Amino acid sequence: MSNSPILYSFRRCPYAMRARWAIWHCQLSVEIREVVLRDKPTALWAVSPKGTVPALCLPDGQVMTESLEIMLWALGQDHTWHPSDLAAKQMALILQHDTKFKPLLDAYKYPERHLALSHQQHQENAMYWLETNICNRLAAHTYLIDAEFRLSDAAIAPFIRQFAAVDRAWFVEHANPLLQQWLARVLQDDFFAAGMQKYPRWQAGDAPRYFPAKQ
Ligand SMILES: N[C@@H](CCC(=O)N[C@@H](CS)C(=O)NCC(=O)O)C(=O)O
Repeated sequence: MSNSPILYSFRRCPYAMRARWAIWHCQLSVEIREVVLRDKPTALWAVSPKGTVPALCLPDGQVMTESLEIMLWALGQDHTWHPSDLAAKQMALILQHDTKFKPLLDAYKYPERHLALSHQQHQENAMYWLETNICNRLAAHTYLIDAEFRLSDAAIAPFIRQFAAVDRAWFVEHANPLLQQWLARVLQDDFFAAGMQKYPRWQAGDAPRYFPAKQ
């Protein structure tokens, strides 16, 4: 039995990226179990009735199935970190992003499931949200909250990365340059190289694999 926390993850899931970013940023180590979403292991269902990733299981039996909860847990392991007004501001922005922008992103990514509007209208809706909630901030400072790369940048960028990838040529030509520059800056963070390594699909009985990989 491993004494490490266990993280059920899926490499390309933006919520799982957030969780891995926080674990990596706080220099923690977890046993990682890479899952295939269309064929989830029984062990994931056993800990997460929603069947979503990321899911983090602590050695004391506590389970977290929300990416933000996992980020806060990771930050909380650093005893110099304390919840603050700054953290509260960031949480509010991340929650606003998750509840307002994520549905717009999904409609833009999968227009065939959202036929009431055209692909272009979905694109405009998502871009309007970004203009009024993200670009306005970037006009005032380099990152979302101030001049520093913070939790909220790491939590939101994986979704904007998906937005940019839907129609990259359009994004490069039309998206606000402040948004493009911010995304490029955030994606240059070491995490997006170190934290995106590939793990084989986990199966019950496998020897533990660790994130970040042990040297
Ligand atoms: N609110 C959750 C959302 C997690 C989520 O929806 N993850 C997706 C993958 S990106 C998932 O596991 N979906 C289940 C599925 O596709 O079956 C969080 O913040 O962790």
